Amino acid sequence: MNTPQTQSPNDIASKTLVLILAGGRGSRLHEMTDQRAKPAVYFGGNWRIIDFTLSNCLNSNLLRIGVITQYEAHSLLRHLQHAWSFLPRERGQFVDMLPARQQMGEDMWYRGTADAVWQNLPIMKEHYRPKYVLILAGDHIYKMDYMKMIQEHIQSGARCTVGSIEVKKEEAREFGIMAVNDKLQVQAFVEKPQDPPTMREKPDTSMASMGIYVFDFDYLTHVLEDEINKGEKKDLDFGKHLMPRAMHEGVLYAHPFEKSCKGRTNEGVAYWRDVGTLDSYWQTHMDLVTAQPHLNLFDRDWAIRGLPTQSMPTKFFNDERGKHLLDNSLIAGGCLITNATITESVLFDNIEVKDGSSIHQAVILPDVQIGKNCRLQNCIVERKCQIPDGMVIGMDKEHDKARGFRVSSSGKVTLITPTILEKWAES
Ligand code: ADQ
Ligand code: ADP
Repeated sequence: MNTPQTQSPNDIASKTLVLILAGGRGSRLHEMTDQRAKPAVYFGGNWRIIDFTLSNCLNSNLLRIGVITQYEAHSLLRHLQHAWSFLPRERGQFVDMLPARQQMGEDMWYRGTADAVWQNLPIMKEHYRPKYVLILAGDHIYKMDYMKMIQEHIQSGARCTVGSIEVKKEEAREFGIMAVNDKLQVQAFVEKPQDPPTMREKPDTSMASMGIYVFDFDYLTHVLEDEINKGEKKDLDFGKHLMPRAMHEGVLYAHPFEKSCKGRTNEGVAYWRDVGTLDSYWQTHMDLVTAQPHLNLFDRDWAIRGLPTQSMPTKFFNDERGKHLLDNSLIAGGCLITNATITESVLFDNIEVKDGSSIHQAVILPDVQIGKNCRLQNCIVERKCQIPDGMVIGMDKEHDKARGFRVSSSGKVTLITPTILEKWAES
């Protein structure tokens, strides 16, 4: 059996293909994903969501990457071309784009996550010829050393290893849930159960799949071809079909995220977030602007890379009629801010805030103009919005709803987009 002693990280890296599943819509982000896939949604003042997964790959020295795209992929593909096309192919390093519908003779969309990988098998066999395949999701915020997970996969003798996190029982219905023995061999796996089983030693906690997997390529090929040949499952999916199968065959092991996490909360808990709803998108941003942020974006040893921009410096302009108040905020380049109050907020690049406006616990995407004397609170402002003078957003959610603004399911966060503003102006 191969062991990490006989295979150096460089050996492993050269035999590993990373596939990032980036085709999902992310419909619970509503208008934010009308024109872009969830992995392309802006995040953290400087990035798109997929930059976190891609940066984890780069920092783990895994530099052979395919990104599987489908839904509204244009914005994502433009971003990948601009920000992630720098790897030297002549050294066997690349970020390749694998859009649906490019395969000869199979004129169809990807119907499930495993179907998306199956449709790319011919390319993998012919061009990439990996020994290991690391399958990742393109829509989570976390920092992780994937090399450790692959090393553990090799050492355990697993044919498939699934990344695992602990979640509260009330949240566990959203996940694949598993039970393991003391060797971390998976004994039970059930996708999104109505009544989630809990951990033996922690009755309020379940062990959940992170939706990331290491496979031996020959095993992956075998199970995908076998499932497709049976022809029963049109929506072939990792969580629904492949994980239960690998578990029954006794070759599925769990890799706790704890072991390879590179970013923790102040309490020392491994930080992983699915920013799949307006509430969690907003809350994850708030985690970045607390006095002691939960995820360190300034860690140069595990840097998150995004689009290199050439924006101007940000200018805080005080015309002596008012004073700035700026606290606990992330503000990108190219902003022009006049006599404003900005607290616990994230401002992306190229934002103008005019005289006398105040912004609290807000996430403002690029290219936004905020007029004079506006009050913004508990809100997300989409790219290219022009907020008229005096507008108040997020202070009174019933008033927001009455004006046709999008309010999150918890009632805590308001979303404004150019289309929502247009409709409001017409009414
Ligand atoms: P879900 O959260 O439901 O469950 P899923 O919709 O399967 O995730 O999407 C996983 C990834 O694949 C996402 O990055 C998505 O963008 C992408 N994707 C979805 N459909 C696709 C398609 N047709 N083509 C290409 N890419 C596609 C999964 C697992 C659970 C696990 C959670 C953790 O099934 O077991 O607990 O992830 O978040
Ligand atoms: P994003 O903010 O996600 O980059 P935009 O809001 O700029 O996307 O635009 C939405 C859609 O409009 C994009 O997904 C793309 O289809 C199209 N688009 C925007 N800018 C350009 C451009 N410079 N060239 C081509 N298409 C563009």
